[in-house]
Amino acid sequence: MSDKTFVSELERYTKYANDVIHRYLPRETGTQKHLSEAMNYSMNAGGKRLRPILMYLSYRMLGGEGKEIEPFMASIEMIHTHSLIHDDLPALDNDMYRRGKKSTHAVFGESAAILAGDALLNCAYETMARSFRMGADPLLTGRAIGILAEKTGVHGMLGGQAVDVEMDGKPLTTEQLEFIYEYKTGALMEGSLMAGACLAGASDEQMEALEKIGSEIGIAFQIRDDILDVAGTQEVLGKPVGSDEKNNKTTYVTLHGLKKAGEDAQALTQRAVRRLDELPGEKGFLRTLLQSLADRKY
Ligand code: GRG
Repeated sequence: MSDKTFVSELERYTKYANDVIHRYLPRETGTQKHLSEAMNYSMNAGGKRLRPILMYLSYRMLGGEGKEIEPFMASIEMIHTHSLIHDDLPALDNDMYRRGKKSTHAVFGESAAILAGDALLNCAYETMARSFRMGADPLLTGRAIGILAEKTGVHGMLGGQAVDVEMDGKPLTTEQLEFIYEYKTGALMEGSLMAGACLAGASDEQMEALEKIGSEIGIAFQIRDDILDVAGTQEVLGKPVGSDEKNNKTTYVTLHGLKKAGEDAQALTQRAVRRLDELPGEKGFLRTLLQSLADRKY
């Protein structure tokens, strides 16, 4: 796929994901409208929409054709955005910028940002449950909700984040760091690919392959995040650089250096792409998208 085709296809998928997400955001009305405003602020601040796009591509690759994927696409972005709002809080990374704008707590205050994150997480499940009313297979819908719940919680993103916080400022082994990366970042990529596949009626073997692809891509994505925290710029990233050093974090770059970090991110990505090639269905754009993540600039 040429660079030009890739860029225009990515724009098309990003616009579609944005349209879907906006349809499911809470209305800014009622006595509690300040909460909806704080929830929508970060949801509307931008973001690559990577997870809903991955979910949609996996759904289509495995034969999904319906609309029941759409509430799930909005939901995964709500879950992801909740994690970013909470990750920026003073008790965690204490970052003042996200997605090129002031972070939620910097604009709305700390307590409103905590509530906005909680409300987005809850809104995600409220939104997923709407697909039961869209004529989708209830067993597949229930299973997809279960996958996202697991990949978000103690056995997924939050479990990884908990170990990250617990080990803050302490030396880490490569195994500990990879556990944190797989869980705190990889789990949502795994969940996105698996939930899309599940709604399309994928087999257990296909779901297992997508779980591994999500894990490899997720670890590579977090390694690239570490690289960009050292070698990127705030203008391009939309968030501060040097955050890991400020927080005394052990990262893939502090453990292995920039060169090996880049090589390992590439190797993990190639492994994921080979695994993807074993799956049936149209995957040209998905393959190029996965490859592009290993040297993304933001
Ligand atoms: C509940 C107190 C409390 C904290 C939760 C769960 C959590 C905080 C944090 C999750 C861990 C986390 C934020 C990992 C970072 C993953 C990552 C690299 C995010 C950036 O994703 P992009 O680049 O962002 O896709 P955009 O803005 O493009 O969507």
